[in-house]
Amino acid sequence: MHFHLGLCDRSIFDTKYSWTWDKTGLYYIFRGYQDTMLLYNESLAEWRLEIYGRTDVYARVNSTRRTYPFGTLTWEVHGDEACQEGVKMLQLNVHGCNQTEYNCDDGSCVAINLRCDGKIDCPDKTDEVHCNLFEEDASYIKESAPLEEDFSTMNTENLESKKVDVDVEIDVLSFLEISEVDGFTSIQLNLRLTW
Ligand SMILES: [Ca+2]
Repeated sequence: MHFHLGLCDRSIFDTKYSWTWDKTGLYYIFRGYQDTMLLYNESLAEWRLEIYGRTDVYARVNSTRRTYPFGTLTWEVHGDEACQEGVKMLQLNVHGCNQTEYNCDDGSCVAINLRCDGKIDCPDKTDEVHCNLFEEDASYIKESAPLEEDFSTMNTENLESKKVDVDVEIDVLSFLEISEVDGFTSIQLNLRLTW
């Protein structure tokens, strides 16, 4: 299984884990494919990410043990020097979702197409938060179709081919006036340009 920790790519902590039972046979522990172990420390009442042979490198989060440390929690990360210096409190999201799933803040997984679909699917409702599907850039002019995004790096020849395709829809609502004598027609219509 994969854990997505939210640490930098160079982090010393593993992202691939297998699971097994702990000594009590009641709880899982998770063994990284290389050097990391995710396990519960009973005396310290915390979940810990530990590196074999490195007491100076670990991450910890307080826990009552009743729940696994999945979802978004604030971890105290020590000695992950490739990502940050010293001790850092970091919001990490530990989950085992695959690429076709959205990971809820509580660590559970739902199908990615349920994200921002207007219905609550995550137990903690987080699939329906921050659903701003489009953030308008301050320079965006809605009346003017933009050029291709990478236009700035292009040769300025053949400008016409660098413009985005615009779909045009016209709904004729009514003919207000038709004057054959004056050669004049007045039409009420809806014009929709999309790109
Ligand atoms: Ca949803």
